[in-house]
Amino acid sequence: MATYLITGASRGLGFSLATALAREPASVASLVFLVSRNTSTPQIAELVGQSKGRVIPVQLDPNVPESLRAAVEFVGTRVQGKGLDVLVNNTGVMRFTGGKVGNLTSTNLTEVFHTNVTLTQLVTSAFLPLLRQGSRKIIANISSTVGSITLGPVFSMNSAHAYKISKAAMNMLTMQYAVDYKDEGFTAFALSPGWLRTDLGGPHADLPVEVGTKEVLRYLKEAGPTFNGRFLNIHVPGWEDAPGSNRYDGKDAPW
Ligand SMILES: NC(=O)c1ccc[n+]([C@@H]2O[C@H](COP(=O)([O-])OP(=O)(O)OC[C@H]3O[C@@H](n4cnc5c(N)ncnc54)[C@H](OP(=O)(O)O)[C@@H]3O)[C@@H](O)[C@H]2O)c1
Ligand SMILES: *[C@@H]1O[C@H](CO)[C@@H](O)[C@H](O)[C@H]1NC(C)=O
Ligand SMILES: *[C@@H]1O[C@H](CO)[C@@H](O)[C@H](O)[C@H]1NC(C)=O
Ligand SMILES: *[C@@H]1O[C@H](CO)[C@@H](O)[C@H](O)[C@H]1NC(C)=O
Ligand SMILES: *[C@@H]1O[C@H](CO)[C@@H](O)[C@H](O)[C@H]1NC(C)=O
Ligand SMILES: *[C@@H]1O[C@H](CO)[C@@H](O)[C@H](O)[C@H]1NC(C)=O
Ligand SMILES: CC(=O)N[C@H]1CO[C@H](CO)[C@@H](O)[C@@H]1O
Repeated sequence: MATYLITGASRGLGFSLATALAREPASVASLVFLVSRNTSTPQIAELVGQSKGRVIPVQLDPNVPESLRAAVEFVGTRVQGKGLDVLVNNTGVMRFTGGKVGNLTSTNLTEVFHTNVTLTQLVTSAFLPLLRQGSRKIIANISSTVGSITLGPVFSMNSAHAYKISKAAMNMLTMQYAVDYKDEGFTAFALSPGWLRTDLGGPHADLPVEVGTKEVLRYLKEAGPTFNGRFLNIHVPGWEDAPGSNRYDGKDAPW
């Protein structure tokens, strides 16, 4: 029995993950907090309606401090002193600068960093007290192998320069949480969900969103102290040695 909170969950992987968790028995996912800047969409209403009260929408714009404070308080009242078990930081944006990295302007970089790194830090730290009260203390950051420094040459054709930098920075933040909070029983890890057909991934991505979702869910269920400080890749049979840039071999991704 665990409580989950997923950010950026109005669409794409976040929504798909909330949907998959809602289909699990209550013994696996007792409450799913679906966090979005805009929770007033028909899709969210439908999922909430079908979930028998287990999916709870939480409106949160992390850019607004009052909104973050209110969201933490709201979630706190709903978990009734039992805390939060799993935080899935899924929010992310990707833009293609075009050309080489020299074309990346400081505005572009600062904007990406703000959304993908600074806001993640704000949200993660704001929910830390509730996670501390939870029994599993799992923090999963949805990252991307595109942010791997080792794989830099493999993804040279991808001009989402700021995205790559922001994911590498997020990985380091993840590592710092893993190290600093290990003694308190926390498990913090980064997870690459695969190249998925969402708004962000586009129509030509490798995998349907459901395939990535299934793998992310598997990792979230299995997660425990042995996951701490790791950067995990999904496993999709047949993709272990794929000829392109992406291999879904279920092994740890290189930092
Ligand atoms: N799709 C892929 O191929 C792929 C590959 C590797 C990693 N990932 C990672 O997986 C995660 C989910 O990606 P996705 O493909 O599901 O993307 P998506 O469909 O574009 O959804 C991203 C979510 O991020 C939130 N968001 C976007 N811009 C934001 C902003 N400026 N400020 C605050 N929130 C913002 C939105 O949340 P709300 O509108 O609900 O607030 C949205 O639901 C991301 O971290 C992404 O980097 C995706
Ligand atoms: C939220 O999304 C709904 C449905 O797309 C839209 O009608 C509404 O205007 C949005 N609200 C805000 C504040 O953006
Ligand atoms: C957030 O990171 C994505 C990749 O995660 C990047 O493309 C995007 O630019 C960043 N956010 C913003 C607002 O730039
Ligand atoms: C990238 O920069 C070069 C010059 O440094 C310029 O010629 C080119 O148009 C730029 N490309 C884009 C997509 O901005
Ligand atoms: C990058 O920033 C410039 C301004 O510095 C802006 O004109 C351009 O639209 C931005 N590009 C992206 C991909 O965000
Ligand atoms: C998740 O990533 C954010 C930055 O994007 C970072 O602030 C936070 O520490 C990370 N959390 C964990 C537990 O890795
Ligand atoms: C990389 C990543 O997932 N970062 C996001 C974590 O959550 C905050 C708040 O929802 C977002 O602003 C970050 O972009």
